[in-house]
Amino acid sequence: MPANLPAEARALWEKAARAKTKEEKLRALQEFLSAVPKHKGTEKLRRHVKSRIAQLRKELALERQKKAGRRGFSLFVPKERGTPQVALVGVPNSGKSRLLRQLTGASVEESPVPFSTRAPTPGMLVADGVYIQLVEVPSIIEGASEGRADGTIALAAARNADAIALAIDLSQDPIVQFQVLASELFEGGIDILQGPELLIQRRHPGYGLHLRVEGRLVDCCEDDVRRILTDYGVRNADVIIRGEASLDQIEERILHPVVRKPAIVLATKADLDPEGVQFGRLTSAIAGHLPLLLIRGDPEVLRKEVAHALLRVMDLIRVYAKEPSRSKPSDRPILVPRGTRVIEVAALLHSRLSRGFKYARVWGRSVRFPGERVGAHHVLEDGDVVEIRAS
Ligand SMILES: Nc1nc2c(ncn2[C@@H]2O[C@H](COP(=O)(O)OP(=O)(O)OP(=O)(O)O)[C@@H](O)[C@H]2O)c(=O)[nH]1
Ligand SMILES: [Mg+2]
Repeated sequence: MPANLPAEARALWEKAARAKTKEEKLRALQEFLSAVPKHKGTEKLRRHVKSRIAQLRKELALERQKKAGRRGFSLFVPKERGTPQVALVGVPNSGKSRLLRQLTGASVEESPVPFSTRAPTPGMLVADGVYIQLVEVPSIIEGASEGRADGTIALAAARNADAIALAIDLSQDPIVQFQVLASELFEGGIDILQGPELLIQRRHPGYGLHLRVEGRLVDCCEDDVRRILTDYGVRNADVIIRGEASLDQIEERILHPVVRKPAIVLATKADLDPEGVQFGRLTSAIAGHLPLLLIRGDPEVLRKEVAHALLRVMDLIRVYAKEPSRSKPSDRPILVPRGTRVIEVAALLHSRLSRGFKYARVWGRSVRFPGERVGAHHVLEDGDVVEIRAS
């Protein structure tokens, strides 16, 4: 149902969207909320705004505590250059810490006491030369997006990650867990079900409104979208729409921004579901939506399976750089988005290689014969070896 907000509320929304600091944003959102009329059509919106207010309050409180030296960790784990980061989320006691230890060797304590992991905790998954950082985040329960338990920390850490791994415990109802996680993540600004996405990059006055529809508009046209964006004060911006989106959904996304994040499901505690009953229910519930892996068996094999599944959902490919003077490429691949060109890999390796780029030699799937000479715009494939020749 559309929100049909009065002009006064839309103006206050614009003020909130433009706020520079968290304090300003908090105040502006509170003003906005009091200007939103209470009826059926605004229920969802008011819930989103309330949870955003609660998140901001908690974040500010945590930042103050941290400044005062009372809590020694940040809201997220900094990323390492070139290494994707995956947040490991789940309900309390779902086996995240054990899984983190199994997959990364991190020395974390598993414990029957729920909520034992309070700070985002990293470990490095290494398989076939691929490095992926896993971060166990505090447990998520219903209301996490409004700050319950350590929900604010969990969601901030998840927002910082490139992808989400959901640990679903097969000794508890898997469907309930999945629903709680998906909906709290959504309230926290993360869409793991790949619904419509609206990206707004605000620009300087006079820039204009540049709209790119990468998906499809349902029952509306680009002019309708421009009108609604303008109504909410989005006049100078680059706007991208992905997926299928109706005008109501676009309005909802303006008021409650979410980003899509690739996700996989890791089913834990398989030993407590010997007949596979819960696993079967989980499989049918998420079939066609998210990839699912059963955590069982040889740890070495498991590490490889998880690493490859994560690369697939993030749509990353492995490229092995080879120095001209060496006969073998490096063991550790560079992970780049599918569709990456040779020149982009050169830039990642060293600015000198992209500035002085002459040509490259490639071995692998993207070329017709091993060692073929290619130009800067040649598109690489998974597993390719590339040798850059530069002046
Ligand atoms: N039977 C069985 N028990 C498990 C398995 N994985 C974890 N556990 C137990 O489940 C409890 C919780 O495990 P953790 O790994 O600490 O769970 P968590 O999700 O990190 O929990 P919190 O961080 O406290 O929310 C502990 O008592 C573990 O020993 C498993 O595969 N099988
Ligand atoms: Mg834990």
